[in-house]
Amino acid sequence: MEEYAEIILRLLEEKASISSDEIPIPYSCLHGVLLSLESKNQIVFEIKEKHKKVLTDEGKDLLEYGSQEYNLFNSIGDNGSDISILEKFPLGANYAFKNKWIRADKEKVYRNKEAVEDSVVKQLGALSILTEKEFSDLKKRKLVDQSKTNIYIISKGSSYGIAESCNVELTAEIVANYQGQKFKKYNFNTVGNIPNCGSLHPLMKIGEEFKKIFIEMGFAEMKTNRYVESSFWNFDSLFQPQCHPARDAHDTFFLKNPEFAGSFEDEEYLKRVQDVHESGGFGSKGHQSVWDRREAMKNILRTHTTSVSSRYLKDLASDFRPVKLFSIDKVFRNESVDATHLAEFHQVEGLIAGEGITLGDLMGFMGTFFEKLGLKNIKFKPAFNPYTEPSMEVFGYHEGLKKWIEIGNSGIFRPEMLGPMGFDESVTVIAWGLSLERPAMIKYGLNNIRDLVGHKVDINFIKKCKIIHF
Ligand code: FB9
Repeated sequence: MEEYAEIILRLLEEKASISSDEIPIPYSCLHGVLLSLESKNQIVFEIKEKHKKVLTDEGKDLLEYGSQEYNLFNSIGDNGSDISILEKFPLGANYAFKNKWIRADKEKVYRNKEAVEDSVVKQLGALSILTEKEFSDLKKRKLVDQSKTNIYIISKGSSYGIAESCNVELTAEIVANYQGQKFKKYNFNTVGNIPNCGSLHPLMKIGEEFKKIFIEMGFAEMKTNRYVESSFWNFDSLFQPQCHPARDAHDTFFLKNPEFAGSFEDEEYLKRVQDVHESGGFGSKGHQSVWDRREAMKNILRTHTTSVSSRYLKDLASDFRPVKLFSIDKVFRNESVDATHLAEFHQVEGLIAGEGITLGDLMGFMGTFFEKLGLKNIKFKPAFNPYTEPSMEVFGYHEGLKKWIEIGNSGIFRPEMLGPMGFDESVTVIAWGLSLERPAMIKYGLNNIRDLVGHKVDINFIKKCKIIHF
C-alpha cells in the first residue's frame, strides 16, 4: 500500500490534479490508499460517476465476424440465390432489406448493388464518435451498452508532501540485512471502516452486556434452546400447583400438536414430585390436591427460563458441587399486550447453588449485579413466587429517571422443589430474574416496546444504536 501511496504522491508532483484513469495501481486497492492519504491530509479526492460506452459480447462477435446483413449480402450469388437463404440470416435479412441492399421475389433473392460497406462494424469500431441516435440503434440491437464506473479526481491536500520512503512491513529480508531503514509507527488507535451493512439489534447488545457481567462474576451460561417445554419442567418441578392461574390458557400458550411431551426420563423423580404436590414432604404439607400426570405432560411455550434452571438443578443434584449459572433467552406469556408488554420477552436469570447460602447472600449478589448496571441504590420488598420462599421484588433508584423503578424479582428455591430432585437439605439455591426489554427501553429512551421490537421498528434506530456499556 505504501508503494501505491508514493506513486500517487509522485504523480501529483507534476500535475495539480490526477484522475484514477492515470494511476497504475489496481483499482481494488485505490479506495483504501486514497482514504489513508486523505486521513493524513496529504490529498483530497472526489468521486465522479463516469459513463463508458462498451461493446456487449454480441457486439464483440459482430465486430469480429461482420454483421448478419453484410454476410447475407455477400452470400447471395451474382444471379441471385434461393429465398431459403434468408432463413440462415434471420436478423440480417431485415436490415439488408431496410438498407435496400437486397430485393426478393417468391423464389429468389437478389443483390441491388455490387458491394456494400458493413456500416455496423464501422460504428462498433468507433463508439466514441457515434451520434446519440446511432448509439441508441446499436443499443436496441444489444450490441452496445453503457457501463457506469467511478473515477477519482485527486489533488494535493493541506499536508501534501512526499513522505520519506519508509518500510511498513518488517520482513525477514529487512531484518537479515538491516541497513537503518525507517519504519512507520504502528497506529494502534486506527479503526477499520465501519461496514455500512448489518447491525446487532439493541436487545442483543444489551444481552451481550448482561452476559459479560455474569461471566465477570464467575457464572456459566445455561443452554436455553428449548422454547417448547413440558408443563412438568415449567411448573410442576418448581412446585407450582396445577390449579395455579398462571397455568391457565389465559396466561400460557399450550401446544395443540404435539399436545403432550414424550416419555419421561426419570419416573422415580416424577413420582417424588407427585408426592410432594399431593402430600408434601421436606417440611411441607404440599398442595393437598390430586396431581394429574396428563396435566404435567402438556406441552407449552415456556413462560420463564426458570424451567431451564430446574432442568440444570435436577442434573446437578445427583453430583452436587457449588455452581453459579445464568440464562438469557425468550419466554412467552399469553397476557394482554400494552405499550410495555408483548406476548414474548427475554428473561435474564441468575442462580447460585451452594451449602448454606442465605437470603443475605442473595441481596448482596443482586447489589453487585445491579450496581454493574448503574443501579447503585437498590431495595427489596417481600413478595410471593410459587417456587421461591422467601421471595423479594427488587427496586432500584434510577439517577437518570430520578425515581425508583422495579428492576426484577428474586428468591430462594423452595425445599419442595429441591428435595424431590435429591438435594441434601443443607444445599440452598438463590436466584433472581429480570428482563432485557425494560432496561433496553430505559437505556434507549423508548416508551413503547413496539419501537424496540417488532415489524414497526425503525431500521435506522437499529443501525444507530450504540453498544451500551453499563
Ligand atoms: O426487568 C425488569 N426491570 C428492569 C431491569 C433492569 C433495569 O436496568 C436499568 C436500566 C439500568 C431496568 C428495569 N423487570 C422485570 C421489572 C419490571 O419491568 C416488570 O414490570 C416486568 N418484568 C417482567 C415480567 O413481566 C411479565 C421484568 C420481567 C421479569 C420479572 C421477573 C422475573 C424475570 C423477568 C423473575 C424471576 C425470578 C424470580 C425468582 C427466581 C428466579 C427468577
